Amino acid sequence: MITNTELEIKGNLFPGKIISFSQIVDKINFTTENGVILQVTIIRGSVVRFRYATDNNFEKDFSYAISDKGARGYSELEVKDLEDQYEIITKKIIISIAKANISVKISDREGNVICKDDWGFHWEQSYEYGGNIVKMSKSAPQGECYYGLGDKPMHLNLKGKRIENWATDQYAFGKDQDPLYKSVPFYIGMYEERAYGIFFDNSFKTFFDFCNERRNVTSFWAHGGEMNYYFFYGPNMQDVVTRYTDLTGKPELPPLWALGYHQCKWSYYPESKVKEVTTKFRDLRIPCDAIYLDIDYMDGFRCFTWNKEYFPDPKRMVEELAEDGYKTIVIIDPGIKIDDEYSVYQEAMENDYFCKRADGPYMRGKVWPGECFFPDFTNPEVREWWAGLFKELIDEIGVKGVWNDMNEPAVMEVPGKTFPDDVRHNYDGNPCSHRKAHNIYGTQMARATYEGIKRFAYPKRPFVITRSAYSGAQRYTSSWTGDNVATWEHLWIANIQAQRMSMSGMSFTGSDIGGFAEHPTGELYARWIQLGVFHPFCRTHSSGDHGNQEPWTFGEEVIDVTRKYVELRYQLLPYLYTMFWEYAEEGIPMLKSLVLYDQLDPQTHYRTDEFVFGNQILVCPVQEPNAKGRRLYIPRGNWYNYWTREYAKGGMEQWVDADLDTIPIFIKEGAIIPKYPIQQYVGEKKIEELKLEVYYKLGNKEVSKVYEDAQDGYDYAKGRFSLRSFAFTGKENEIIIQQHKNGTYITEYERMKIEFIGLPFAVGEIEIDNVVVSLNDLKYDEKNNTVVVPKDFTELHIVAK
Ligand code: MIG
Repeated sequence: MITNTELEIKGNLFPGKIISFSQIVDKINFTTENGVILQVTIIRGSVVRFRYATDNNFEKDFSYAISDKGARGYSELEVKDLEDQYEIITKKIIISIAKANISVKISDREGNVICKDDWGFHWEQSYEYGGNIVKMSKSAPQGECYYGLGDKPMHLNLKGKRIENWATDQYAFGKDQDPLYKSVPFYIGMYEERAYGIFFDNSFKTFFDFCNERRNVTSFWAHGGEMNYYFFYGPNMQDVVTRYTDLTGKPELPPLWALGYHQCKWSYYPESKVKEVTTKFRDLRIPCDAIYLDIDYMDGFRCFTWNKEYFPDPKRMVEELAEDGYKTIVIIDPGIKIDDEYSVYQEAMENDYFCKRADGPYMRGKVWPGECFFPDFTNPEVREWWAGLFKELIDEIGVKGVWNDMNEPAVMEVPGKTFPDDVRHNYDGNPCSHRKAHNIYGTQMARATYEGIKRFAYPKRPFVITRSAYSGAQRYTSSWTGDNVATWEHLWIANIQAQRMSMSGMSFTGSDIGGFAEHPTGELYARWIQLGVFHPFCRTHSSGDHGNQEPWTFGEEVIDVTRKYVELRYQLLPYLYTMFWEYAEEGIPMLKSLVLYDQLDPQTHYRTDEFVFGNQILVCPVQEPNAKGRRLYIPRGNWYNYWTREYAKGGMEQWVDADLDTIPIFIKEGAIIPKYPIQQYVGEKKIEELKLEVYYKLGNKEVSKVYEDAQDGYDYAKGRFSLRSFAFTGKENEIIIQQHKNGTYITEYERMKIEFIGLPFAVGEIEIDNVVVSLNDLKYDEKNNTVVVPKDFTELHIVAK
């Protein structure tokens, strides 16, 4: 166990002076007199890998996190052999490596120091396990800020914190509790408004210290493996995140319905209960796309079986639900019941697919089914087998998505709540103990699940949701934040966690709306749904122990609030889908914490509550009971209050009214926000018209995009998508909207309804593609300030009277 004073412990070893240097294309090795090798790999001008060996000996290079689709290739670089140091110069940064002790300093091309070693790499040998406890320390100038690291339920800015990454089932976790379910060893540092990132790609238990132990030092270390980290230069924080996401992989587009509203509970059973819930949503006109079956749908919690008493004919039920617009999603846990009569168990035994202890016995642990064995998802053959198990669920029964829980992996009633350290794993041909495989186990399970659904759902798109994750999991799965609690503090936590996951490359995340443990008041539920509809994944879930958590259990007022916000989410689907497309294409985080949105404004560096949904919608939840509004910070620029349409100047804190049916939302001026009509589920209606809400801005062009496609399937990869870019230009007596179209997908609708908001003049004349069209023909509605135009215009001029 590493203690608070670990850096002071004697027994730390340090690299000596450099005795040789070699370069093979973009890999540069520095060897020290005491057998340390630093290998620097220039991946891109602003992405560099640092890898350290001791005893002149690197491990086999293998990582589950790194995507083979990321941008690679030859990067320009120059190496200089100077008196006291080597300098590696890339297009974006200068890396200096001291000859005396291989300490590293990274500067931008103007010479500003971005990040430099304090003690740099050092290590302790581990007699107990072999290998090293590898450590890195960097100097932390005063004023440096830190962000990222996945699901940590603490202040967005991590300065002053010590963090541990060890995936853990933390039922009813609390604020500042650490570690939780996920392990994303990636952080963003920012000093003097220049941001950089560090991804410590080491799957052992890792620690990060942000000026907690020593005021001027940040450090990170691991209980085994290599000191192996990637450095990302910004200076723009969003670019740091996109580069990290490019390296660790981007998701595919989910089916559009997965961005709808989901309803869950532990558990909905029997079938009549499921139907009662789904029918009630339709009766109350609250849109909903997905219904979840938790562990009780199974026969004795055996994965891939059904309890035939509760669900006599799953195929028929799933079909009937589908007719009503519902996609059925079922839970699948990793624990396989020890039961000679159970085919999944038999197959795994026959093929030797279960994890074993160091000396040969199976890894036996108690979970929901009772005593279980656990597949070794780090074995590619096991993943292949696991994927095949989904045939019946997906292909025959018609289930549309799978929910992977307990994959930290969680074990009941044992110390540490997980496997013991000595459990063996294949680790894709790099056999190792659980110490190394623990943090990636959940991701490999989700990966195998994803492969299975994709195989059997094809040509439809798969949907997976996981509780545990390591960096790179975003390639396969969405996630939720685990077993939270129905308290106001947890609403604050949910807001932070969703933002933090977004800046950690895993945007497709949400919390259990209303809280999993305990029971929310109607007011808390209403405030939570208002926030939840602005999270990329939007699902109500609860343990069911303390009463029901469907919107109607809280009375009329909360039903109305829920309907209003879920309807808003469905209207904003084209906006949300476009956000997802930007994330899938470029790795752009879907939620932008204020600091990520405007890092040049120091006011944003310690803000937690406000965030930008996509690029143009500012959201700030009300997180206290009995509130009639709240103070919040509007980032620089000009905005419109979405509800009152009043103009709001940014760059200052202000009070905003927000009764129970209102969450403060602001739209950036110049934005064009696309909306679909309200539907009860995705695909319920033919979309007759795309609505565009145009928020007037005087001056420079503002660009808004709308991405659309068939909403499922892979035709989009063949160019069958529709990407509309709108450029808005506002003058005192005229506005111009230019449209540029890409892709071959023909949208269902033929026309667009445009609403002008904040227009400083009355509309006199409208020109479409240089032809004046009568306001009558455009169904000009003076009261609502709307016109209807053909969808494929290239240029609109709206001129004052
Ligand atoms: O030990 O499947 O986080 O969402 O409802 C509890 C039952 C197991 C924990 C999950 C929760 C789920 C519950 N599971």
